[in-house]
Amino acid sequence: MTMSNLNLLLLSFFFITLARCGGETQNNSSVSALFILGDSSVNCGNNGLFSNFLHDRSSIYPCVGFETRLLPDLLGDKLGLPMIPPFYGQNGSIEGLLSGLNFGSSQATIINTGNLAFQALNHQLRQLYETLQMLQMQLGQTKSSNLVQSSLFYISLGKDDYIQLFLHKFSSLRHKYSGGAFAHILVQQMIRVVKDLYNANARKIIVIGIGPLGCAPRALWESYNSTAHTNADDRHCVQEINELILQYNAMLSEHLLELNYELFDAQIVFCDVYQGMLQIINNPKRYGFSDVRRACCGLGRYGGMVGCVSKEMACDDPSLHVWWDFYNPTQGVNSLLANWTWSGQPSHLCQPIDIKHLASSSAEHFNRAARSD
Ligand SMILES: *[C@@H]1O[C@H](CO)[C@@H](O)[C@H](O)[C@H]1NC(C)=O
Ligand SMILES: *[C@@H]1O[C@H](CO)[C@@H](O)[C@H](O)[C@H]1NC(C)=O
Ligand SMILES: *[C@@H]1O[C@H](CO)[C@@H](O)[C@H](O)[C@H]1NC(C)=O
Ligand SMILES: *[C@@H]1O[C@H](CO)[C@@H](O)[C@H](O)[C@H]1NC(C)=O
Ligand SMILES: CC(=O)N[C@H]1CO[C@H](CO)[C@@H](O)[C@@H]1O
Repeated sequence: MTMSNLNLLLLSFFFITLARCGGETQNNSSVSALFILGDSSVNCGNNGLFSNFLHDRSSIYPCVGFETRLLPDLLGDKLGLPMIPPFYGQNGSIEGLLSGLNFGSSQATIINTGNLAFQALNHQLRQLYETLQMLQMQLGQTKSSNLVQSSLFYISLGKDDYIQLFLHKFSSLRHKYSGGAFAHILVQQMIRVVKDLYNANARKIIVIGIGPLGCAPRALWESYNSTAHTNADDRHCVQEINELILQYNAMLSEHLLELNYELFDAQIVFCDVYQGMLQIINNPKRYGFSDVRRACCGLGRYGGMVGCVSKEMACDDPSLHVWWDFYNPTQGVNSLLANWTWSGQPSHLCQPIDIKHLASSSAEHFNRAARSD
């Protein structure tokens, strides 16, 4: 090796070291792929053989005409992964699977409803199993097992269970179960799914809680619409709904953190987007928002009467709004949530560690972090 070559080598070593030790944006991500399960928080309606046909049209959030980046997409960027394709959009090649797939459907529930407009989590799980089987056949046992163990599995749903099954005017469940009993059913199901993923060799699992549904434009509209229109107008959020969600999130996070002890080499993270969104709703100016109640895209009071069914209905500047439509936040909110769940700065939304650390952490390291929490 000549002297100049050696210099070059040392120089590049120096810069690599510098980059490794460097600022905020550096990361040690060793994540191979991102597999996503969920509802409209992960998919805007482009995944499903019949999705356009069966969709209840409360919103077509917002695949049509918008460059949509939802929370898992933004986290995928931070992990350095390419765009994660939707399950039904893949072309069947093995290359298309290697960085992950999005099994989410814009309307999805944790429990089986029997309603065809809502995809059950179990259904998405079966599609994920098929995909993992395909990886195993194509790559062989060892390679596929390494891939799966170094992948992130991301689960984000539950709001449709509350909206469609529990809070719905004509729901029979509401009379049958207390809020706590209903939350318990959902949490049991979620825990079973996380265990199933673990048994399928998944080790790094992110579970996202439900956001503050009681502050969403549709909930405000329904509350306004069902009262005498007097002082309901001043409400920022419907507290009864938020309390149900808080109860569910607390129960879920507690059970997930316990699972980390039970499944000793699993790394399960719970991210509380409820707290993140409430921080924004309570301090909108700090984050550049001016409207915390009205949907950017929707008609009627709070934009909560008629959903977003065409892009012409959208407001001129979505970046001023916290809510995009009935129940979904705008991209501005998702960007903040992505930053916070990623790095824990300025808010720790994820427990026991942030996603950035999950991406690079080993099970031993994770356990130390979890136990010192
Ligand atoms: C990257 O990993 C190394 C060794 O595992 C560690 O010392 C370093 O602090 C990590 N850097 C970041 C930014 O996490
Ligand atoms: C399928 O998609 C993968 C990655 O998305 C791409 O590399 C490949 O060329 C595509 N194959 C076909 C036959 O279109
Ligand atoms: C609520 O909205 C429905 C449908 O728009 C309307 O028929 C009903 O009168 C409203 N109820 C109240 C109390 O305003
Ligand atoms: C998120 O973090 C990145 C990198 O630190 C920063 O450039 C960006 O402005 C942040 N986004 C928001 C919405 O604060
Ligand atoms: C936030 C951030 O800097 N993410 C980077 C993590 O590392 C991958 C791979 O080196 C990059 O592509 C990401 O941009």
